[in-house]
Amino acid sequence: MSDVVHYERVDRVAVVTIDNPPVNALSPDVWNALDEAVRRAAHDPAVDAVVVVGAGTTFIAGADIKVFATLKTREQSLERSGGTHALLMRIEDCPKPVVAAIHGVALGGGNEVAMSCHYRIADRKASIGQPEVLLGIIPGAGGTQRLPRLSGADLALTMSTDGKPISADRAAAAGIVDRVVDGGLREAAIAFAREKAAGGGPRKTRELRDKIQDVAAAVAACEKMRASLAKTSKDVPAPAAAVDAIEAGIREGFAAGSLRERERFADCVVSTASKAMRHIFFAERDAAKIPDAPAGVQARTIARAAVVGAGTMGGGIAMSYANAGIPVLLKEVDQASLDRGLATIRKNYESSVAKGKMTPDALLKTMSLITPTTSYDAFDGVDIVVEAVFENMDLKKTTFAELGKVTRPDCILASNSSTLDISEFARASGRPASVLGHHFFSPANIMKLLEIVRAPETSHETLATSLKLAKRLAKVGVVVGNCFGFVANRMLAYYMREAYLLLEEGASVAEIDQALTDFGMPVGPYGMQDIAGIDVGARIRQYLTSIGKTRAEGPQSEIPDRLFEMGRYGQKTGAGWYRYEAGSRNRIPDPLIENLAGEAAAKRGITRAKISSDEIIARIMTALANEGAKVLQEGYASRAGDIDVIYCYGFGFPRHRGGPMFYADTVGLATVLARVSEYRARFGDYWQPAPLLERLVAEGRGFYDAEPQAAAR
Ligand code: T1G
Repeated sequence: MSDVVHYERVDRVAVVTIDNPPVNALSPDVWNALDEAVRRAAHDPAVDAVVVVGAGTTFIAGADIKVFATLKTREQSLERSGGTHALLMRIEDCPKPVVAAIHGVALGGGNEVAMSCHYRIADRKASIGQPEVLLGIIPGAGGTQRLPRLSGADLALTMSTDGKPISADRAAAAGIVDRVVDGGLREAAIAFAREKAAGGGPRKTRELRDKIQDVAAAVAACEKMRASLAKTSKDVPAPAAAVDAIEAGIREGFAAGSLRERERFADCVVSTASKAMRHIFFAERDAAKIPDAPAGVQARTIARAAVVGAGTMGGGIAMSYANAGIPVLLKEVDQASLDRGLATIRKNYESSVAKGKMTPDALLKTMSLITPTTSYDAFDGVDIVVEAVFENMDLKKTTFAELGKVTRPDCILASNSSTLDISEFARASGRPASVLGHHFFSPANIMKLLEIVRAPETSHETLATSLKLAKRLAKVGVVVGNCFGFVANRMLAYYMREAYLLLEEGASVAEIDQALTDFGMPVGPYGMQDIAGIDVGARIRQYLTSIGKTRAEGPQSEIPDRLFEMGRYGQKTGAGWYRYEAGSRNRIPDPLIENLAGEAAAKRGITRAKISSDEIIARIMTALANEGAKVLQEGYASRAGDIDVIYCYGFGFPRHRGGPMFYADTVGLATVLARVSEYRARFGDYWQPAPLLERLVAEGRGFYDAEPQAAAR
């Protein structure tokens, strides 16, 4: 048959196996070979039915996403989708019953292949979904037409617009799947196919209408979804495009709906938003690969952990381990601090129970994995310790010196420091090969990014074990180098510098935050600082001043420190850059900030003036890209994609913009460099263009056709 699709006869059933590791993605070869296999079965006198199954761990994880980069025009996309639609109609028109046997995942094109089969049987652990919108596209192989005919409009709209998979049981309850089994899927599928060959025969999904009979209700559901999407995803056209295609099929029938789907898919696949989201999909997976890792490095499995410090970060980190089912010791200097930390953890879990995201049993089970302690007694039994004590160099060095004594030689010693030199801790521990940074982002039990900070002596085994652990903690691990602030906070310092200077030059706190949220950030720089705490930044600045450093070159705004001196730390003190009513998180602009900005401007001899949101975005994004280029050329990040993944998962940078480096490429590096030169002339020499940026512009290249990767040092 072919390397990627196998054909065998079992009891007069043709078993067609998709075999394209690792996830049986539907590459052009797979599509063609599947088409050929079903045609063969249709004409094979020795078979009465067909089973389509996936080899390995899964059914089909969708179309091969890499192929979309080859679709440069709508026309190319329309031509390709025309072929795919015809192919799936041929499967559906097979005169013998075709059964899809689903294990692992049936996602995107995978579920569309399954729905083009006449029946679907699934393993109970399988999941089914249409995640295309997470890539900025829509179901493009008939999913917007066949899914509503199986599940009804409501579920089809939800699945096609939120992209979340559903369980096999839920799919069965909705009519997407006909049967669910607990193991023995292949045999059950063959028996099911024989059953249908004996009675029932083919059933074409495209001819089903009972679930969308009530057109008015279905159309109303589309309207309702469109209205809510207008609020929630105005920046990404894909979800609304999926609704258009679903509605067209319900109103005008399968053929018209299919054409609408192909048209809307073509609009999306060539869009910058989709290119950006597909970029992040692959960048996230590339981030898990260390360019200079020698072959055969073994990643160890972490069975037991410990966290030192039960403050906001320590508590959240302990929750991440417990949520992953890993027993974790939580140590504090005294019982009172420990009790406070545990109370916060319990409160967090109780609010998850209250929101129905966790059962009371799960709360008890998860909390039981966290063992509070005020001593190092059991530390010789853990595989990793995460240090999350106060951000103070001496305190951390003392802690690492102790940890070096009380833990096993192969125990990983990780620091949650967000800025400090990991090498200092490594030296203090006496075994630098096992020391690195595990920089979690607040709230640590929620934020998905784990910045894995590699010090010069950190071993490859320690790095590989950390990347494997990150996946287990449901985090996205990115390995970066050990410079001040690592990658995330180093670049953030330039983001904040421009935010402060724009305030002094005339933009208000609310205008700057609005410009960034309109751009797609979940919160602006000032709202973010009020959440994280103005005191955190102030203490880091104090430490830097003590070692004669600043976070970013250029004028240092005094306003943040004045707020700190006033005790305005943000939400936690009821006032920071904004004021907050008691118990409320609504940001109330405070004229005091305008006064402080006026004073600072006067002190710097500048006249405040209105600043457009375009200027605000240009200044901030240029600062990020320029510093990102320096991080890359200095080797503190292996790939531009790592920086984009860090910003998307660490700060909620909009995925439809692809991260600061991808965004810079969409703006054009020549424009970015021109802006750096313009700002240098307007504001001062602290705007130094990154040599990498200058070189790429000179070579007419972008960040994404930079030199081959170099390992982060
Ligand atoms: N196409 C190409 N490569 C894919 C792929 C895909 N659909 N899915 C995974 N890979 C690669 C991935 O890059 C990685 O490669 C390896 O497989 C393992 O993936 C017509 C238009 C299935 C849940 O959006 O969500 O169908 O890094 O590390 O954690 O309407 O992969 O090893 O070289 O993620 O076990 C819709 C995407 C496509 C699902 C497995 N489908 N995949 O997770 O492994 S659009 C999706 C996933 C579509 C149709 C439309 C996950 C997974 P490498 P991994 P995992």
